[in-house]
Amino acid sequence: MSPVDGRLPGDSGTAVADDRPGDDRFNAKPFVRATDPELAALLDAELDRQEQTLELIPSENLASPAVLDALGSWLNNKYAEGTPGKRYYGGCQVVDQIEILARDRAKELFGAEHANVQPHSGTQANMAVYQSALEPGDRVLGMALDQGGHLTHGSPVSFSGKIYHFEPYFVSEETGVLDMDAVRRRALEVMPKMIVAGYSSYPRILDFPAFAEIAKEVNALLLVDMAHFAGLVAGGAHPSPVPHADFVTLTTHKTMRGPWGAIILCKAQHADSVDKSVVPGVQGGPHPHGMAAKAVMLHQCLQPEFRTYARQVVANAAALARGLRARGAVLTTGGTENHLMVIDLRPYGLRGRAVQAAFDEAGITVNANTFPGHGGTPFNPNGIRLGSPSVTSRGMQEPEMDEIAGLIVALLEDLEGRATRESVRGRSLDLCRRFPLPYRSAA
Ligand code: DSN
Repeated sequence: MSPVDGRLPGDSGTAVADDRPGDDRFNAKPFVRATDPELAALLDAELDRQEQTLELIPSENLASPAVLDALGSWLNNKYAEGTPGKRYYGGCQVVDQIEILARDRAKELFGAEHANVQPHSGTQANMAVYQSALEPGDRVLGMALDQGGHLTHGSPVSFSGKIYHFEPYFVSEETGVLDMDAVRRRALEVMPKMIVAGYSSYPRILDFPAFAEIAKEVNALLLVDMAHFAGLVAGGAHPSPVPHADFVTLTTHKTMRGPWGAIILCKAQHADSVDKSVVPGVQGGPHPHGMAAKAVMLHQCLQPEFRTYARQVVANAAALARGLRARGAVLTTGGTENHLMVIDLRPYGLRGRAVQAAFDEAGITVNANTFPGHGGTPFNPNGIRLGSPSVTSRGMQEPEMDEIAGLIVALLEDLEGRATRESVRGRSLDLCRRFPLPYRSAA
């Protein structure tokens, strides 16, 4: 991001012209302010919180002013159930063009044969893929939640675990890293109809060719859920699963830096069943404003600046991991190859909930997270998950990552210390002020 003009990399237009000459940061709410002061005050409060905290939750990021502009538009007013040229509603001429634009950009960005840009979230995207290819009770092999996977990869509390027969594969107990020979053995035991590769808290690059080979050997379909690392793939900072998988799902609000939502990519032979599975299978009307914002995001991801951003996300995560390890922190798998990492809290004698709350007070947002063999509970695990996407969007680089590593370890070593907490709060606030957000309140 350029802190000077408030744009994010790839956002080539002027952000918004309004009542403050020379200030083109995004001003979300002059009309809300005029209509609903109570809600406007809450928007201000959340902007203050975002401005004044270091956001290290790896699934969060900053959408550009251009993305927010498209999202907050009159496209919100349109129903468009169906797909371009095959709608259940009249008046879809323009929405058709918007959806086609977004689909074409997604195909171009990822080199995919087909794209569906309608899913409202990663969960809906995975649900639609399962429904397009599986029958209830079919066997699926996925990474369980406590191994780094996601709720929709077969958790018993999710529709995925209730409708389909998921079996887990495991990371190595010694290293925390996936052993593809072990995954292959599990696949031969389970003989699944589908294999799901993907994670929400695994800090390593997945071996997509090996997953594809295993899927072929057991005659299974391969779904790669790249919700977390899609932006790194888009920016050329991570290998792409697209050539290897039958289906790829991604969310648009994480490393892609777009609006809340998701996209499904698939081989041409699955296009029809995926489209029908999204609507009417698991969703009603798509969100035209969301699809337009996804189109803007995809345009930004196609710009050279986004490649710089994606590389910096990975470099920043590596610098943060280095800084943490140099100060004695233990990271699962020993480090990171992507945008995220998990700190083992056991050496500090701490649990995730207390750490998350103390960090909140010190102006650093993280989330408590399980990791394999940790011994904690899902609600109070023994790890915290950190990531670099959002602070990288603010313009921070390796020196700031090292500074943040120092703040994190200082807090972990003295979680209850009032003076430490206050000192960290002061230094996190100073970093936030040096790297402002591209938004502003109207006040
Ligand atoms: N809840 C998201 C995350 O934080 O990783 C995944 O859906």
